[in-house]
Amino acid sequence: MKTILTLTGLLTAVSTMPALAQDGLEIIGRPVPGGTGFQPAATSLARGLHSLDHLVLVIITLICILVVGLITVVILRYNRRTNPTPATFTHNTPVEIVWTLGPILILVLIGSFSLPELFRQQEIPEGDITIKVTGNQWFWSYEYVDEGFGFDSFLIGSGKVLTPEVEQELVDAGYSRDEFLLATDTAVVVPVGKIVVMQVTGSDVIHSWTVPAFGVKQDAVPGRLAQLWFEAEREGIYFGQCSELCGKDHAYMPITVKVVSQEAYDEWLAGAKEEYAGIAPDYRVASR
Ligand SMILES: [Cu+2]
Repeated sequence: MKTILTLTGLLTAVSTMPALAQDGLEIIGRPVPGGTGFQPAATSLARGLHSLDHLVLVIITLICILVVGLITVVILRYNRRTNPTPATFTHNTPVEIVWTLGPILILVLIGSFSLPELFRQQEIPEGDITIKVTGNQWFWSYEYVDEGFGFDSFLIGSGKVLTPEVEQELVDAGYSRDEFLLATDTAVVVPVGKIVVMQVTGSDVIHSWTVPAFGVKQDAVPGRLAQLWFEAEREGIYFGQCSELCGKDHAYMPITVKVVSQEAYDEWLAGAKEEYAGIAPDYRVASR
């Protein structure tokens, strides 16, 4: 009797397992409690952003030290007690040249690093995979435009409260209670090392599709089709959240991206085509 019960339990567990290729994937891109830095970079775009941030941090720190130093000198040397008869001149050409040229050179230096980074993000390469993502109040819809299927992606735990049932749902989907408000019922699945082009739009109000570990963020504007691209370098699970205030449930439309091996992707694709076939056929005319 006990064996039958165990077997039944096992069968139930197997049958409720999500049909996605996420088994054994490490959760890499996620916010951590008390975290103040960036999430680990999973694309060259994210690495570029981190370098740029570090460079600007060094520059602004030096500027702050210089300004605080100058103020301190002025306070100590030119107060009423130590300098009872202040100078009355109003112009000093060399100083004016320095404080005009200095900031210009600093901005040119920052620009010479930031503009190439911006162009790298905005010049969309030929994609291996194209996915259209539509922001809705309050969930994301994905369409694999070359494959002829699409699906919606909802927060796990639509009641927005972490009840034991929701925790069980998370565990069943391969997550834990820590991923509450980040994990979604379906995920964007992409192969590692391939260029993914996301076409981003909105169906009602402006949303924003963001995955911090990829260094990507794009407003999803109704009536407009914007693009972003990324090439994930490491297999794993990456989370993002809508980043444009879009209504009362803005905080409850997270993004889950699973980066898997090419074999796992092919396997998932075959299953997904079958599972989601016919759900979103409108765009099939555009498929190659
Ligand atoms: Cu939003």
